[in-house]
Amino acid sequence: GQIIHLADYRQTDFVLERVDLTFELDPTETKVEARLIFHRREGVDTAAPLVLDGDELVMTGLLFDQMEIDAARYDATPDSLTIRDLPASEPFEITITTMINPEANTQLMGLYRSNGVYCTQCEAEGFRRITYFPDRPDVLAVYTVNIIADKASCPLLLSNGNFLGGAGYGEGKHFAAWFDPHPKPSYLFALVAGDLGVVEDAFTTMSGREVTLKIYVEHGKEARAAYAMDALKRSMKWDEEVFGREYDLDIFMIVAVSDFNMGAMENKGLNVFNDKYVLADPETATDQDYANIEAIIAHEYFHNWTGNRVTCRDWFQLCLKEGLTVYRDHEFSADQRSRPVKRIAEVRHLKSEQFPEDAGPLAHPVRPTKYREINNFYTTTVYEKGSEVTRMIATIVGKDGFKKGMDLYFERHDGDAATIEDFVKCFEDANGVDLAQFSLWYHQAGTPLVSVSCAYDHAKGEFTLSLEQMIPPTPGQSVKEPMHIPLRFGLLLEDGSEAKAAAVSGADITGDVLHLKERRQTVTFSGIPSRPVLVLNRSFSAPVNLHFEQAPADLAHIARHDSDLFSRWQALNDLALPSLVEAASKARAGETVETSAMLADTLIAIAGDESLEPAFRAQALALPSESDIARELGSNNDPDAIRTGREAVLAFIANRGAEVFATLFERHRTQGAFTPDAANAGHRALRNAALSYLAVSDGTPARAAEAFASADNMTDLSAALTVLAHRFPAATETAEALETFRARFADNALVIDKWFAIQSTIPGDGALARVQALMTSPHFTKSNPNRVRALVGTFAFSNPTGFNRADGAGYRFLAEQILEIDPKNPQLAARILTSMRSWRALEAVRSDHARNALRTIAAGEKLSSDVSDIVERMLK
Ligand code: BAL
Ligand code: ZN
Repeated sequence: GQIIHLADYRQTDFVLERVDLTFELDPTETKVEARLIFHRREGVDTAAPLVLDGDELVMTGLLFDQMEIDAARYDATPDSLTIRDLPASEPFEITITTMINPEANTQLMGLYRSNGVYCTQCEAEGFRRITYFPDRPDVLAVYTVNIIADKASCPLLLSNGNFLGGAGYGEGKHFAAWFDPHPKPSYLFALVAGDLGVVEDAFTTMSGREVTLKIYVEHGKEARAAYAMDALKRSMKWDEEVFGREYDLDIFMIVAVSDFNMGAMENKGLNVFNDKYVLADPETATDQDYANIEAIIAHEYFHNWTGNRVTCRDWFQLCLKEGLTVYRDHEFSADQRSRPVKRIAEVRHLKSEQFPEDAGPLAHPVRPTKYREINNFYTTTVYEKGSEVTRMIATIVGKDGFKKGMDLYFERHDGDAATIEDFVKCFEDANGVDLAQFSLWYHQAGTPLVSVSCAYDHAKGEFTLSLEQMIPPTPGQSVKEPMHIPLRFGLLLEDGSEAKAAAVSGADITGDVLHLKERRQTVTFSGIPSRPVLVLNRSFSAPVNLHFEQAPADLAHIARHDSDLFSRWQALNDLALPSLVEAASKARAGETVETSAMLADTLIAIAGDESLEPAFRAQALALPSESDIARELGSNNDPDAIRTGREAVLAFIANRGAEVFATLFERHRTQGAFTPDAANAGHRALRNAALSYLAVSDGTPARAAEAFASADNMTDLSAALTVLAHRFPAATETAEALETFRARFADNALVIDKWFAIQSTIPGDGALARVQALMTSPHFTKSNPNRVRALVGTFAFSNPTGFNRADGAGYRFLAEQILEIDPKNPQLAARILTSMRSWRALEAVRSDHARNALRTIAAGEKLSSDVSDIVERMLK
């Protein structure tokens, strides 16, 4: 594919007025008739032809105003349809007939079949696999959809909008018609047909309209959709209360399917979900699954306003809907759960997924300016960093200012295909601020590094803070401008109270936000009675790396006393990370690792502090991961040494805190019936964190085996199984537990995915053989994306020592898998390949092997544009 540039954007020559689609569904020969009404846009050259997008299409009919059209007037290829000699200004109708094969559609883009159910995925460019169309997000039209199908196998016929009616249709068939009054781009089109069970409910909107809610799942799984329905109703209410946004159709439907490339899709009125993010009950879903379902149901629902009512002008603006909608779902979850604990989880995710992307060969701006394959831009940079950028706008203009800006955005752009500039301008206009420098966050890739130093002058009562920002070079951007970085901060005194400066010079400060705008800034706070401890970037107000050699005693003070729970966790992390980095270096040099007692004692004290919420203490106990340590080291990484060093620190903490952990393990047992709420989940998280330390100090699998045997919910069961498998992979208790688990959940593929994931992350050289053996299991199939992600994806993304074997076998295995998956499902192959995005940071032997594996992929025949785009950028 060729490179598409933002600078080349221009409007279509023809305006699409209406779309009428008729589908005659058949597993292998589905007939699609598209009637499209266009007119030439004013001022466009009357000789300009109409050019429509296609992808692997076969056209069997073409009419112009219901008449046969002369073959000389058009050219049809599998990927485009060009029609000439069209009217200068009056509307005309084009009727296109295509034949498609849903059964053979293994890419899962366009119309395909999943477990006998017809479904669609059109974002970003799947609609052109259904019919020829101006398949771009700035073409908005009103759709009518007629579906004809076999009545017995497809009693259910669904599309976007409101149901118009249905009837019998010849022998054994029936039809249904749907009308969506809201103009929409083709990527939001959806069709579902099949035989599914349903859970039904209703929601009364703030203006008193009754909305029917339906969640469709496979027959027999209806009870497992109850939590998703509850999350949906809470999402609808929250969007009314917090953003003033009301739902706009008579019905809202969600369909769960088992073969899906993404998590879910926000099609207007008819969301299609990966069933993993719908189905839950205590026996089969973990607390994390419940939290994910809540977040994704909310995310897709929130898209109805941020994405659907206001959509994107072009795919460069993807973060306009995704960054904003992630921010909205984060805020929703924070309101439904514990705000600081939610923030810790978000920052952990951002640092472990987005920071490496931003630091490697795949780095790109939140709003890119060019792409070869848009599927490869559904990234953590567009989503998670995009959300952080939205959060910073809220920090800069304040809560009320953010609300005013959002209200103006909806008022100004409802029904539009908008840009990032439109979005930012709403906050500027609503608040009278200038966000020009701030907008660099959308344009400059790379995680800024803020270097910090400070000094206290007792005689003058002055605290001086020096800040310097540096944005590292990234592909295509070697020179960067200084950015506007909003840093929340506090000056913490000995007694845990906060110093209030009498005067400040050297920076704009609004409330507790310091606005760093220059490359270098020195800020002086006067009237500070005693030496304060600086707490910087509270609640992670800016997605930056801080270089700040803060004394361990100061970090321990923050960890124990700051008013912001997030900062307490951050301080603990900052205390632990240098120890872990040093441990890795010592391990690599073959030296003995020594752990600071202060780190261990601070951590153990927080873990045992019953005045703190359990979920927070569980987060505190989770040491920075092996990949966090690798990121901190930056280059020349040896994953084995990182693990050996980290294990030594962990063992020291486990032994020193054994009594506390044993108490926690007993005290935080789930009491009574399981409920998935955040408070109860917190108890389970803390207890299971304690169990993972106890397994180390015990040195035997007995306690974990007992926990496995007595678990009455999936959270505890899978946590115990993880401890057994990761700590005691060779124990008979582990083999027995793995088999018990497998047998018990053999007919539940989503639970078997946990069984795959737990085993594929067992550390060490044996992992590859284990993964290969599991691929021959009858539970595994390469045609289901969830299975492939659970086994192959988890191994490559989340098993640093197993995947990065020094002999390179892990990379060679991945190369084989990528080449095998790519012809069937390029998006899946490309996504899993991004697991190698940090290959250049490995030590020389491993990085040589990694480069060779990437070259093997690059040399593959008939690579998809998805995989070739990723592999070429990685090798550049
Ligand atoms: N639009 C793709 C799926 C999502 O982000 O909601
Ligand atoms: Zn989204």
